[in-house]
Amino acid sequence: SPSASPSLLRERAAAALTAARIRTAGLTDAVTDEDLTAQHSPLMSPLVWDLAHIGNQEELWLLQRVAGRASMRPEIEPLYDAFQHPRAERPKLPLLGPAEARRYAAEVRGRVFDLLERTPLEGSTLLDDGFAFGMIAQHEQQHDETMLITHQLRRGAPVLTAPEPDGPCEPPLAAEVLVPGGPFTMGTSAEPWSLDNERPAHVRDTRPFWIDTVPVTNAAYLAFIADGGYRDPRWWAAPGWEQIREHSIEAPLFWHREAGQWLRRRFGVIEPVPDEEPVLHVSWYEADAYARWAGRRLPTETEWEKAARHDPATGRSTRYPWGDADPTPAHANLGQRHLRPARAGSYPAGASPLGVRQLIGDVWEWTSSDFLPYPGFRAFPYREYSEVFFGPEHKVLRGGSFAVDPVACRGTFRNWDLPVRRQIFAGFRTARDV
Ligand code: AVJ
Ligand code: FE
Repeated sequence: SPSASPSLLRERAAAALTAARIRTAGLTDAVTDEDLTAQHSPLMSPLVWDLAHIGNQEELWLLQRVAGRASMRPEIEPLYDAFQHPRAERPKLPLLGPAEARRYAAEVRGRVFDLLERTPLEGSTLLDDGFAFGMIAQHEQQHDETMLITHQLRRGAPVLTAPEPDGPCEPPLAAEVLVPGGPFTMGTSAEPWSLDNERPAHVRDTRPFWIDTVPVTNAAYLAFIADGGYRDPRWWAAPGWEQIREHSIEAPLFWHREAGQWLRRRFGVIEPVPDEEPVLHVSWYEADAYARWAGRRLPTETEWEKAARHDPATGRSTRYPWGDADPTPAHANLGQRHLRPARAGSYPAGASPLGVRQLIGDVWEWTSSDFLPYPGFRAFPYREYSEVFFGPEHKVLRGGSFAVDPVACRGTFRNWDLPVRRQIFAGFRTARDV
């Protein structure tokens, strides 16, 4: 049953779609047509592919599936099916050019707004609570984060700007927080725009454990580097050791050493690595190795969610660490408001009841867990969103980065990637048994 009035649902869906498109425009209007069609990294699509793919997914789900319309451009659909063409091959495809891609996405959007005014937002699982519209807004925001990663990989003069994070910050805090053992509710059956892999709500038990109050900082990570962490196979899972040897990796991606100082490239700017910021651009293997060196381990996905959502006073799981209220700029560093994580100790208003900080926003956090379905999982609305990725080859990331929009981030949200990946906006925190 719908959780809000039809007019409120319509307003919410329209606002989410509009916010996503404003962000997409910012990311794609900032660069030349040449930059839009270039391959900035074999790991990424050309930006112009993301742009037309955003429009095509919107057409497929809202105009074709929901409204029952015929395809506007059947000949382009195979080009924008992520499963038919791996990212590295996409620059060679006969893609729509920048102007054409923009026009196509805008035309779809115009028709979608007409549809949104006329469609009842109930009567099917796709329409209830405006889910299909919310799913498409989240999809566009996810690709906006993907495009921001492409911007980070791009060489050349900076084109993006944003204010520095400047909220309250109170380090040092107690290094770790004790999370009591016992049951808590993981996942959700209530969040109207939650995606299939977050469902259903179910009870899980944990032992008591300690978890870092804040994500691991550059200063802490530098101690691992200085201690020879990248040269000592004791800390590394075998495939991770192989990766760092083969590619001569000795620091997070985008870092280099100059005259005894660690510098990094961030959206085209070279700057000293800031000590107090959560470490970014490490693989799961680097996170796992750091934790082992520190005499600790990565938290499981279950532990992460318990630290983020369990309120010991009520026994309830909240939507976010700070409660059930939607995120505001005081709670978390989300939505590309800044082009970096905030210092560890920021966002006191975003703390969990137990006092864990910065679980939402700043950096995606690697967990020790494989990406697996919850008991009772049902693929919805398509197997290719989550189900085909379940298994031991993908590790779960939680919490969202500074590049995640609030519409695509909550205490139950699950992201996943290969453990070798370093270009994503990922860091981590550590845990230990009691
Ligand atoms: C959930 C971020 C892993 O980008 O591959 C976008 C999201 N799915 N289009 C991805 C997604 C289809 C997905 N991740
Ligand atoms: Fe997609």
